[in-house]
Amino acid sequence: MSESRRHAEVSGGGFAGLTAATALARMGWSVRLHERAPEFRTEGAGIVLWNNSLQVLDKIGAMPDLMSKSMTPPAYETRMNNVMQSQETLDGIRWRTLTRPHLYDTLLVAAREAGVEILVGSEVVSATPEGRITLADGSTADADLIVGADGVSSAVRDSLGVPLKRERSRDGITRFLVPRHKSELQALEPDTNWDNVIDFWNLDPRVLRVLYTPANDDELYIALMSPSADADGSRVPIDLDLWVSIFPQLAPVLEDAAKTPGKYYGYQTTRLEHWTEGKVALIGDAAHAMCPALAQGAGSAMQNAWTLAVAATAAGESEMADALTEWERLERPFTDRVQDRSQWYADSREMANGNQFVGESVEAALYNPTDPHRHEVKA
Ligand code: FAD
Ligand code: 3HM
Repeated sequence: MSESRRHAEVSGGGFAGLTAATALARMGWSVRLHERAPEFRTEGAGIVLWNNSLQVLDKIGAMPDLMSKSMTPPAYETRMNNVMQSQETLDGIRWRTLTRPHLYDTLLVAAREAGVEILVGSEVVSATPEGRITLADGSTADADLIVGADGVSSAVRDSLGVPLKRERSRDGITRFLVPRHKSELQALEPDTNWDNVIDFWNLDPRVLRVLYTPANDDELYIALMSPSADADGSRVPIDLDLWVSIFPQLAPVLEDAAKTPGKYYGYQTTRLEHWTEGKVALIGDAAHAMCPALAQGAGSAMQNAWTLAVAATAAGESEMADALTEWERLERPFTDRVQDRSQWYADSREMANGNQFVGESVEAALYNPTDPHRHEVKA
């Protein structure tokens, strides 16, 4: 390690922390990443990524690996009470569906290749604006930059006392990864293209929804949504009879979902008074947990991980605090909009009407955070 290399300490080995650590390391920093869990949480269900995060994955060298086990479904279909509302081919939008384990694996390989020092079972308990972190074992470390990427209950954020507002939405979701069961589904509904994403909504007489998302040739991500006030709809393990009674064509995959415990996740949105304090920057769910409606929580996390790494690298050593304040001023309005829209879609359940991939709702899906000219005002 050369004397002149700047050093970053990253709290949290989720999608935000791994992306920031890898980007910084590739930009010449020495980086140490702390993951509290004894090993990386490579379980989890599926995820949808759009251009804003795919551009970042390109830049950190992770795309070939990601492409090897992910797909772009032929269309995004929306049904209400099993009546098709729309079948959008998303022309001109770059998107991939994949499993969360595959995204973790991809990012871990990229982080290791970039030379990030990764510590598991390492819990960060606090950070100071001057750039010192303290770990649960009592040890401390100093850095030119501290990245708080430790999720919605961020210890870095809370140790700094950053004021926060938390809003809970009425709906929530239980997520599963199950085998595709292609031939059984095709037999049940021969006219359906089961490679599509299919957003099955039921609003009347009861709000229940299944978001069906193929993640690759073999694995299917299904997300079962219900209001948290609906005890049977939000029960885990799922109430198989209830779900099959409403979505009979999904019986083979619902039966598999019923075999796993599952965890119901109520949608929540957190907004911070500020994302930075001195040499500390917060990214991902630590800064802006959002409703999943636009499938942009991880996308925004990776977008901001990249833009933070660029801004911190461009800053002079004595200017880090000002550079981070300026980073937030430039980058935050975009994420605030995505967060607001995602919350509006979740609260209004407007996606049930289909035809959703237009106008403002695809701003993030089309965005390129790696374009250095992105903030220039267009004539
Ligand atoms: P986390 O994933 O929470 O990672 C934080 C990490 O920090 C964890 O590994 C944790 O163990 C570690 N940690 C915590 N505390 C400490 C500590 N004190 N010290 C050290 N380590 C610590 N986003 C999308 O882009 N597309 C989607 O399709 C999508 N679907 C979603 C569906 C649902 C139902 C939900 C709820 C979310 C969805 N999201 C989606 C959002 C996405 O999952 C999150 O926004 C994203 O995972 C946040 O990543 P993160 O790294 O900020 O936080
Ligand atoms: C991918 C995705 N899209 C939308 C939601 C939602 O509306 O809850 C969840 C998802 O995982």
